[in-house]
Amino acid sequence: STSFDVIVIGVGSMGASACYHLARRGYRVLGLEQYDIPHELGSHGGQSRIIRKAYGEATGYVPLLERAYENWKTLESETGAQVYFETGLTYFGPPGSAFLQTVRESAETYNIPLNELSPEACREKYPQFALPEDYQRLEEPEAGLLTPERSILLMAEQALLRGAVIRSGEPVLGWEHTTGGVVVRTPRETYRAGKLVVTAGAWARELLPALAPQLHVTRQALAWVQPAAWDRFALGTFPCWLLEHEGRDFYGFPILPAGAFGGPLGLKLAQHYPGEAVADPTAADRSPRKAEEEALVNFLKQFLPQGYTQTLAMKTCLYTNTPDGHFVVDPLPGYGKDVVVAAGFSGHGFKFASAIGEVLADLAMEGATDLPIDLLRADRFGG
Ligand code: PYC
Repeated sequence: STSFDVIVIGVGSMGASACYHLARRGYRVLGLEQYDIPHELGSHGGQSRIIRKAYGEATGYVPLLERAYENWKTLESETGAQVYFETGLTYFGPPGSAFLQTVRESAETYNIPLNELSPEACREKYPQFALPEDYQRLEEPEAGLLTPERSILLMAEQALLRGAVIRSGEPVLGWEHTTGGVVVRTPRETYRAGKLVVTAGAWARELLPALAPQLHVTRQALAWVQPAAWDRFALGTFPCWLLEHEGRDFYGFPILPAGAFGGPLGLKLAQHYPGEAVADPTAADRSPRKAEEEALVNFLKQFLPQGYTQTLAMKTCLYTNTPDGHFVVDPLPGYGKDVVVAAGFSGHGFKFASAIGEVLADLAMEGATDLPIDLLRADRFGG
């Protein structure tokens, strides 16, 4: 059939979750993905993503994060597969860091365990890090990592098992709003549905011109390296970490067991902000730059002195940034609630995917959600 209750454009992190939640509710769902599911050209590649609850971006995200944690657990219990690894997360940053201040506020407001470590206690527990003496050292034990490719595969599979139609390698040429809903054209077919959900990541600008001025795509470098002492950085020993230094944010993960999550091999780290602007995500050069590698290696040599002997792999991931760094999750203004969008995940979105799919299913099929998304309105940028 070419007619559905709802079409989801983009089956990456948010789209796979939307397909899963919509199919669970018994709707006839079509998911359209231009590349493979999963793929390495957008924002979900690279093996691991941080999940944390004492949120430094804004305390208002915490209730949504609580739902995201619950929904990741439900995915695990429905599939018998593990996607969340509770490694703990350390936060390091200079005195006066606004981000760390909000981390503390989120923890206090929502009763999230958060430990303050003295320099001595930190050296004892996490001897891998060499930090300026005056830096703040916080630890969130109930945080860790998610495996994005496995999560997306599981959500897409669960959607398929519940009757969703998911087509990969099928780009969308265009969509229109009609009296009965929407029409979506691909090179293969023209599809009709009552509702449209657009979860197109860095490609949202092309599909949603009204939102395009608010969506700025950047390339971000990821590195996998060989540390001097492999065991000291392995899953079970080493935490996930975030470190703010001189206006730049770096983050990293423990080494995941070889073979369990695909490649690359080694200790992963990356720079969160800033990133270089990308005009066209389809044509973007994703080849690693020497300067990107040097920035990461210099960082490692300074802050994780046993963390580097050689670079094993470099990859590029795309962020879609909004002006305030908050996502856009809302019905698209002007389409009578028939078109719902989730975009602008600004480099901190993956952890929310399990909850965003639920929100999108609510917005598309009920016209409203009980989950707190006021922060994420599409009309907040004005004009
Ligand atoms: O959301 O935790 C996060 C994160 C860290 C680096 C990029 N995103």
